[in-house]
Amino acid sequence: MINFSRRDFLQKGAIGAGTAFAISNSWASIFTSSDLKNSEVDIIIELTAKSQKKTSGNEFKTEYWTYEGKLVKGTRENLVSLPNSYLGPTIQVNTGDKVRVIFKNELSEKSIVHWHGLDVSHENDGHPHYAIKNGDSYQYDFVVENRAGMYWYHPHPHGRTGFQVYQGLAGLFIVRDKEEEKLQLPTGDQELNFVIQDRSFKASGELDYRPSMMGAFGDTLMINGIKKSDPIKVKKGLYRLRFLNGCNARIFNMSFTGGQFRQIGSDGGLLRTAVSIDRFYFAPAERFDCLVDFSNFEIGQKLSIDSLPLVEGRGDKYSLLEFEITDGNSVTFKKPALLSNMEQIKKTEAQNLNNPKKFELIPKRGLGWTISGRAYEDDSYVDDEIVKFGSTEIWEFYNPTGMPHPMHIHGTQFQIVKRESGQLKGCLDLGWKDVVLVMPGDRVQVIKRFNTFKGTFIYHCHNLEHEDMSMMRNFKII
Ligand SMILES: [Cu+2]
Repeated sequence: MINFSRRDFLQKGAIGAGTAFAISNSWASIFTSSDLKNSEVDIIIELTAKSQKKTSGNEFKTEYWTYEGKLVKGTRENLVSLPNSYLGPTIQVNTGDKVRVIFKNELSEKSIVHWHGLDVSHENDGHPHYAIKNGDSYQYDFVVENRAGMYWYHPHPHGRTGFQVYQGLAGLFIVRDKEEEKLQLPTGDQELNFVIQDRSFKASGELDYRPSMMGAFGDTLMINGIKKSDPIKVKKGLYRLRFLNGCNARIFNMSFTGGQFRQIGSDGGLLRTAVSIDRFYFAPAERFDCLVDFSNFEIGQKLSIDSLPLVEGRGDKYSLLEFEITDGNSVTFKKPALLSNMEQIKKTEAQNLNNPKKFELIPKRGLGWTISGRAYEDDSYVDDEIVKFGSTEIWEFYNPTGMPHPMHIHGTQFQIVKRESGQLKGCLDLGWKDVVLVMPGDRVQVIKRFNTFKGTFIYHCHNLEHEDMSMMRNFKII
């Protein structure tokens, strides 16, 4: 066991000093990862986590925990708030932008923000170690290195992530780049983002969070932080639809009744070419980017994206999103043949090609979940969790349990090299990924480069209740 200490970090960052940006004195402590000079920063956002009453499409006001954003420097597109939604504002940036986020915690408990899918240093990654208490601030400074894609942000304090996300804390982080811009994909009102979540409410209107070994599930569908209601009106034409499964634990079995998905991207941006896909398992934290052509439908016609039972014959299908074709002129967009020059990592690049690191997704004696029998401990990692900076490794996840485990590795995006499926087939394995769904009986190998930042990061199950029950571990890049 090796320890890393919070002191190193605090000393490096100092408190307040060195951050020339003025922050109100009422904040007890300001922790900063400041690497950027003030004048270099392109975008400055203040992001405050606080309790707030919202209707979110319900007949009653519910107390949510929300991220409230304030743009201090940047353009209007950099920070777009969603009216009535409990979700945090959508942050939109370009690859190469230098971003500063000043996170303020006004919650009654500790929290920290993780930029899901972004390749940032460990101080900027929202490691649970850095959770700050009520009244404190944490300053993030990072350069956006990722490709264009749909990323997101959410809390990451150990043991409380599931609860805090369920209370409403999450938001989208959209990255754009030159490569994507050249494609002229559908944009404007023909580009739609959907965050799909489930929630339960008490009769009083308050959120009803019920964690269990299975995770926390809700009986009400929330689309972009608002209770699902009327069909979404679309015109005849080509649309780009992007989805985030923002649920704590629920996996969807996505199917487009009457329509067709043409997948163009995954967690880490565009694929090389588009792929037609009829149905797929969609796990918490995964993203799916597709083109849908509504051109050949009749005005008034309705289509539905459904979730089929995870196992055929067990349970009912239910509708996630309905679309209704309406009158009106759409803008004409093309379907590009080549989407990107996405690189495929060669297996032979891995230093441990013949000896992948093996992780078993297994329950803890008593209650809870582990990775290879090891539960999360704040400062600890074992030899297998040490990685040499600059290396490429294959990690293998094996799931001998009856429960699916969507595994998320922080840091760089990875690729799936091999999947031996159990009974359930149809996971999203294409492109750059930061979450891999490991279904019961599955053995999945992923390949990942550890060539951007040294330091301590985490990997964990993104069933948030599993994560909170310690199905999370550190890994250290040295
Ligand atoms: Cu799990």
